[in-house]
Amino acid sequence: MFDKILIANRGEIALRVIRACREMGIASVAVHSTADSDAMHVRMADESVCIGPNPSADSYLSIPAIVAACEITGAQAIHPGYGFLSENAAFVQVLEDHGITFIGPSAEHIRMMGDKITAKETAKNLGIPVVPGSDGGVADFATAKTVAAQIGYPVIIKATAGGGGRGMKVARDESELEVAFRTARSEAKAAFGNDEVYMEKYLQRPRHIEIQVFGDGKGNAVHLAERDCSLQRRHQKVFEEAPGPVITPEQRARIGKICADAIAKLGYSGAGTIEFLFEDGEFYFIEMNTRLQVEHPVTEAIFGVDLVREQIRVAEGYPLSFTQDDLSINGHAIEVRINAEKLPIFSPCPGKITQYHAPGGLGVRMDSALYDGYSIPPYYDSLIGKLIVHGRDRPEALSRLSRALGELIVDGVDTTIPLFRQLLEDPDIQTGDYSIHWLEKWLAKTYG
Ligand code: MV4
Repeated sequence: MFDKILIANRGEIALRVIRACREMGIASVAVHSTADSDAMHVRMADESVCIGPNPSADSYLSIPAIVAACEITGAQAIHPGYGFLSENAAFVQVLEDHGITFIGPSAEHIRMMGDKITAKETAKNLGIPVVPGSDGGVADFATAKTVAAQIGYPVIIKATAGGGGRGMKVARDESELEVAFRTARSEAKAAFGNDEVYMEKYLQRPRHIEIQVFGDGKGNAVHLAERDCSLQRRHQKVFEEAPGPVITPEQRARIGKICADAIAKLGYSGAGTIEFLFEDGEFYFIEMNTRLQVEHPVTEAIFGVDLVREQIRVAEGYPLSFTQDDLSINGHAIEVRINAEKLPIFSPCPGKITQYHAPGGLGVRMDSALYDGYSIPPYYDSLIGKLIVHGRDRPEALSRLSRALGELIVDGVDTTIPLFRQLLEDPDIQTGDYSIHWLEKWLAKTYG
């Protein structure tokens, strides 16, 4: 059992973890940069340590500073949240060497999924359906041409060290292949210091469907159905829902079992997300995330489970507190991400919050580290809150979202709140008829 956990993060996710710790009787340690001395996570934790100056590279990403904070406070474990060091295998290795427990999977599993070719090959070997493509890296343009001819155009070229949409290029036919291939390679080299790329059949109008999985590290695992995160702008999710509006119970049970069995076989520990593209009734694996995700609350809402509590318990060595048979879906949940950004181009908009009022009532959850008078610093992500609503079905969740947005007040900075008021009026959003390209098209049409 842990007595004290250090949270290597900030903002709403730090609060999320502190809350789970408090309910479990575990003391919490916040870490913060100079800019975050007055941040809510510092105020809410039992203790706090300043770990460095404003840039994340010198604070939230500083492994020595975070390990030192752990040793000074006597924290036995670290919860990384999402982003920052949450998928950094070297960090997990250092913690292992210092006898500090990382609340998450092993360094080996993080490394395996961080390399997108290894991840795909592992998925394929575990019986997970993958997008047809090159088996492994494509070393030169001649090979790229051969592979493209085999799988058929259009094709997409992705960086092995990429992920989350960075370093991808599409070629619609052979005339576009050479430029796409060479650009993908040089961009991958510049962005990741690794120019290895691989190729896939390009799916033209898929949905982004991700399966939440959970393993105990001892060969037991469950799935907690899917989230549909197709509504994205420049690979940033904007609106997420669970269950997916177009996934049938049969499709869910089938892909869910495939994922849970794979995670069990890997001996994976903790929370994970297996990402798929979904088109014409078929799932195609693209990546796996080895962390708790921003959008985890929609899954918590429909299953009535506390995923952070479960992460901590598993890290303590306990078995999962539920079996697959214990898990059933109740209703529908939607999350919208509130960013301090100015429309139409979503430019970051840090500044002082003059008034903050969170919505409430049945089926409404607001995860945010805002408070009246708080100054949003310009150094970090622009996510300032997540509004999550839960209803008995999708129409009820949508009307609850509309009602909750009406109660929400964030004054002093521009936010993405008006976007959601407008989105909710669109018939495609109301019926759930959207793909990964829907939002960018809608934004172009709506804001010009
Ligand atoms: C694709 C694809 C189409 N076909 N792969 C973008 C993020 C990264 N996780 C994978 N991505 C894509 N991979 C094949 N074979 C289209 C995308 C994609 C996308 C995926 C999910 C959500 C939004 C997206 C926006 C543009 C492209």
